[in-house]
Amino acid sequence: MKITNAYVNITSPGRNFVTLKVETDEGIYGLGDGTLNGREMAVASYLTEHLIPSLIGRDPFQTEDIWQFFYRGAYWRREPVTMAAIAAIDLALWDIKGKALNTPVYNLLGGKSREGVTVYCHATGENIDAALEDVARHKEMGYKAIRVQCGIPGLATTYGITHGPGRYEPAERGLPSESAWSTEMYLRQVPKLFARVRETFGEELHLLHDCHHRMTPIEAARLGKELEPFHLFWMEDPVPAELQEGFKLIREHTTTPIATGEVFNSVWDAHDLIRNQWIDYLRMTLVHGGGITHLKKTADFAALYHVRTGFHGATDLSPVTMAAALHFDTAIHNFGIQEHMPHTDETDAVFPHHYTYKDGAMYPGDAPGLGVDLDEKLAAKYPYQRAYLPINRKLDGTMTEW
Ligand code: CS2
Ligand code: MG
Repeated sequence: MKITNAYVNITSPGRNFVTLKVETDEGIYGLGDGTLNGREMAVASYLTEHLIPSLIGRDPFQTEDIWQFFYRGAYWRREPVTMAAIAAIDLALWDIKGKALNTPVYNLLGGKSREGVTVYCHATGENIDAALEDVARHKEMGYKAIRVQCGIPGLATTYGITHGPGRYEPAERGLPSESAWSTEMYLRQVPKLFARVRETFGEELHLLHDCHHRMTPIEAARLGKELEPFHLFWMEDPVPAELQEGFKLIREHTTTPIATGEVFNSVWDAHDLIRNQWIDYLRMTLVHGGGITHLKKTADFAALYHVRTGFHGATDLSPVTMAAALHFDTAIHNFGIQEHMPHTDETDAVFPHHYTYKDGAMYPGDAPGLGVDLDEKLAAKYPYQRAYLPINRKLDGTMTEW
């Protein structure tokens, strides 16, 4: 089999997605996701200008060699744009391989280790009472694991919180907006939130919280300690993770489990975190971490150190990544949990798929390959629109993490 053609599709059914379609001489095609929130056009151009020309003519079954060719061949290794572009190719090739062998991708990764993939959803509210109502609503929907975030008194907006009716979408159209942030106010509010959640819903529900990289290690250590009585499933992204030793300090002070890595793009970003057992869950997912080929090796390495996966699954991970993640989660041994932030109906219509949700779990389906398609005619109705994540400044105007 030979790759005869490949091209990038950019569509914005509510938010932007970059999809790669790879075609072969046997009529089988594969889809890969290359979406990088707020930097979509950079990945599209990297693919079109630099990778696709070298992809044509290759054997799509050679997933390992093609991965190494694009990773090593660039000389300039790693970083998100490169790794998302390589991931797009890698996912498309695994999709082709599954279709050609007439089997779902999970069978190419070891077969089923579990039937359903436990997922967590997002409950949010502008205040604690509203967040509790949203937890109750998601519990009704069958979720057994819920991430809880709420507004911070004194701050006009808080990242990750739905404002008004309609779905929450992290990226905002137009140029990036700026909002105010105060770690002191945040640290006062979060323990109160989880005390109320446990008081209302009891011990059984898995509770998660995303700190969005906004603390220093010692502040995160304090939060982790104060949350210990509420037995969180995890505290996510407590600090910016460029400084991996920062997690050592947090770890020395708290038994609250820690998840990080949604912004990572290679095993090297998590190398110290894993081998020193400073984290419990790795969030680097397929599209940002070089695809199935690289994530399989990373997950196997993490397994040696009791680190489980907890893949990022926000709406900027397209249905192609979601499908691939569910195959991966179904197969690997050290799966922990999968984030599930449902896409809009418009997005689901552009990407018809076989994966399903039921009672707190998701299932990849049994279609050959990844089991997801792209309706290119419908996609064409939603042209790219510039959109970015908001930027935070502390109350004194200093820049801080988003
Ligand atoms: C969040 C995301 O889902 C999460 O854990 O951190 O909203 C994240 O900020 C966006 O996906 C960034 O693109
Ligand atoms: Mg997060």
